[in-house]
Amino acid sequence: MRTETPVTVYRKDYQPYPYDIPEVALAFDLAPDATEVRCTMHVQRRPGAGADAALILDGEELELVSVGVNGKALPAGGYELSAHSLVLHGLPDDATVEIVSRCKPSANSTLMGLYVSGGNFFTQCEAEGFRRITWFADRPDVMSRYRVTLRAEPQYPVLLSNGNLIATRQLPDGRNEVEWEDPFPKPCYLFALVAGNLTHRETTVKTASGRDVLLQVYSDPGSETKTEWALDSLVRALRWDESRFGLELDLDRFMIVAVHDFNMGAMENKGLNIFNAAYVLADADTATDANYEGIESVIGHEYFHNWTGNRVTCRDWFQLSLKEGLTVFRDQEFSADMMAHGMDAAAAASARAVKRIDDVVALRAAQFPEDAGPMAHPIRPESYQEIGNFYTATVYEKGAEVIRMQHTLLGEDGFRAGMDEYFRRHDGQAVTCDDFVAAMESVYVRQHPGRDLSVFRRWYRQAGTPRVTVTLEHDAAARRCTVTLTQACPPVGVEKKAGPDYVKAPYHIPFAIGLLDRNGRALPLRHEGAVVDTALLELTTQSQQWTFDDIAEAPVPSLLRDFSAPVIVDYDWSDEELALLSAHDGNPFARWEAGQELATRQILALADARQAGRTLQADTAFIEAWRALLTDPKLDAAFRARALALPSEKTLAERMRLVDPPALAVARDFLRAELGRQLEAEFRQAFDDNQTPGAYSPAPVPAGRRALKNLALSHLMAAGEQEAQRLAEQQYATAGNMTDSMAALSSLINYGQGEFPQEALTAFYARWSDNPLVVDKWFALQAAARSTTVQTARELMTHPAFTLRNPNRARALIFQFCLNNARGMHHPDGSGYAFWAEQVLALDALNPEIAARLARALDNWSRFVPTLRIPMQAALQQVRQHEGLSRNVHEIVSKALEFAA
Ligand code: B3K
Ligand code: ZN
Repeated sequence: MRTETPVTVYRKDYQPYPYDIPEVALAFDLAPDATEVRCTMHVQRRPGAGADAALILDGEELELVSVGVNGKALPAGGYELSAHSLVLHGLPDDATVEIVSRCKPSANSTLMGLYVSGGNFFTQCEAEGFRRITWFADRPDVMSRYRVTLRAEPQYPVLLSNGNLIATRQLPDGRNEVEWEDPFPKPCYLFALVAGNLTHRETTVKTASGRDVLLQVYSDPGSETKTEWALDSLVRALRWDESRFGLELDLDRFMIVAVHDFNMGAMENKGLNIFNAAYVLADADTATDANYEGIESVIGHEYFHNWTGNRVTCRDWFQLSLKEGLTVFRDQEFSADMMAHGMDAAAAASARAVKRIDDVVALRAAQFPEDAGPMAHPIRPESYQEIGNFYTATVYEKGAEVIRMQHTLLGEDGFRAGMDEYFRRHDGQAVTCDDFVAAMESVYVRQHPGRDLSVFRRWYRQAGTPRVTVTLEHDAAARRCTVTLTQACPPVGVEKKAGPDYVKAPYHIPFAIGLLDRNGRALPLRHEGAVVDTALLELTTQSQQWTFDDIAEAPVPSLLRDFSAPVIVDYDWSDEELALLSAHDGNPFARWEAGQELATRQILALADARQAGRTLQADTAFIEAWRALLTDPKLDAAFRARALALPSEKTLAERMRLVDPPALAVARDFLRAELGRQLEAEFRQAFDDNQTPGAYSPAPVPAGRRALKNLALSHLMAAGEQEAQRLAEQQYATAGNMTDSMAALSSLINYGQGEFPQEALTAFYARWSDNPLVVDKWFALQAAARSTTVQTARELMTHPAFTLRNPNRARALIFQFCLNNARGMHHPDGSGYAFWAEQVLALDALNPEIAARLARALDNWSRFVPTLRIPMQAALQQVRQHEGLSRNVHEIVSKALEFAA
């Protein structure tokens, strides 16, 4: 098979579809090796479409049985059939088109379209999977009402689709038949079916307007004890959307189904969400605190899509961030509100800051590098070859930041008014990002006469992370402080090919600042007619100044509070100023940030020393700043766990001129051990003080205590103390929950001595071998371990439990190794990169979407030190030259080679 010639799709080329398809009836005769699908569509030529406009339907890997129009079968020459489309000419203005086709779910390893997992049938249609089920207008702006009939053998007793169940019967041949009807028009990417042998847990709740709705969570027989948290999370999500946004569930029934083979986290199909089992199943023995948090967040995310995505959907896939950025923002706020629930004001502020910190850490680790590399794209891309490659951190996480900035600019009430206006204008439509901003702008202009969001809209069309340089001048005589903000954002990725005339314009940046005196006290700021601790500066041109009066001495600035915009701040704080902010800043996010900046400077200095062959030595002032954070009684455990976490290698790499992951890993490890040695007593105290005896609860307070305690354990273990190993062994042996078990095992296999770590690993597998989600953890722990080499990774691949076909398993071993094992992956002999190339190709033959995600591991190759850059480039070239590459992987490796920084 030859690599397909790539076709680039451009946003500017959008054309409406010439037909409406108001109704679709789908009938499935389900069987693993040959499923027959009868698709009957009511097709109407749209007003304005040419009389000769053909009906072009997308289809892939389908076998055509018959085509009929208004009840008459078309002869073989009556339509045009190609590998990707079925074209009908000369249709009347109004017609019934009936297509019968066959597909083979058992052979579908792409997990797009209809496939088999664990003996059951599942679908995944977003973005372009529906075309693997039947020929159809597979684009989000064609919205239809669906009626679905499912017929299957009795071994598949549960037969589900979107909407409401309207009939169920047994057929004379012994099979079961059910009919579902979805009352809401939807694009085909939201279609779903599930058929199989499943158990479920359910509850009925009353919506705000008093309707009873049935909520169900389906999963494998035997796993019904693990779905309580998921169902409770669903109830919380439903309540939250009612109270925060006034949005109610519009169906009588809402189902979640867990599946073990799934490309992503979950999918928001109307009324029938399909979830990766990793985001559904949990109990104290098998799931960690992070798993519980992830489940609540993803269940919220998919549920919130019911309004932001389903009721109002995307006109085309360039608008993906319209639903994803907005829905991520909503799930982040949901999690923050759940974490702060029932706390007093100070504790709630800290809990919300913890959530904000976690989100910003993720953004910096994934999105900032993306925005500085060959795949950089605006949150609303201008072009793509494969849309599956654009479910990115930029579209999702930066997209959420762009929504958050609008929330910041409009305020909570203004944002809510903008959302209400968005639904008033667009309910039931397929719209654009511009439509969303226009709804928000209608409120903003009322709040701020004479201003608008025209500059703000540039966030949607320019890529790259803007850099904001801050200067501060203090005039002692006038008791005045002047703050100057200057922004810059040079072209990145594909923008660099636009030619010298391409000029990027300034962004509208909401920039929150505070000023502290030299004792760390907040200085009151007079800003826009009020006296505040935090001033929101709106930078809308390249450079602007603000003055603050009544400032007696030169202050210490606290910048970009709460990360009010997705930018990089340039300000030359002294280490003493950072230590002051880290100890006293009243804004918990900025306080965390100051400590992270200190740690970043420290680790980068150590990495430099390592590269230059000097002995490594930690700075005393840094250690003291860490001691102060660790022992500050006013800080809760969850916040301290974040404040004391060393910045990730991915974040640090963004700060290196030439990236050298092994040097960073050595520097970071050295510092972890050094902190363990110098703060041994304090860490030991934190370990003892933050035990969580009694029944397990995933609530934020005990989870925060475990996070701090386990961080302490990792430092003590890294320091190599015998006593620490005893604590870890004891914790492993007595842990009453998976968080503590995993933390102890991780410390042991990374830093432990003797036989115990290996024995524990073996016993862990023996105990959990029948639980695939725990086996994933077992692989992941080893894949990322310090001593794991390519050789170890290859050996793990020969384990009977390993398979490339299951995405969770591939992610646990291959992705963990390639993305999170700096030493193994970036070995100077290039063996890590050869392994990567091999696995990308092996995966590509099975599942191009997953292969393309792995392919991205080498995106930023050109910024690495030459010893690594050269073998990385060779591995990329090797993959690109491979015959029969998918469009997905081809786009990624071509862009990596072509648009290298
Ligand atoms: N909307 C889905 C994305 C699935 C796309 C897979 N190619 C998940 C989510 O964002 O909710
Ligand atoms: Zn989503």
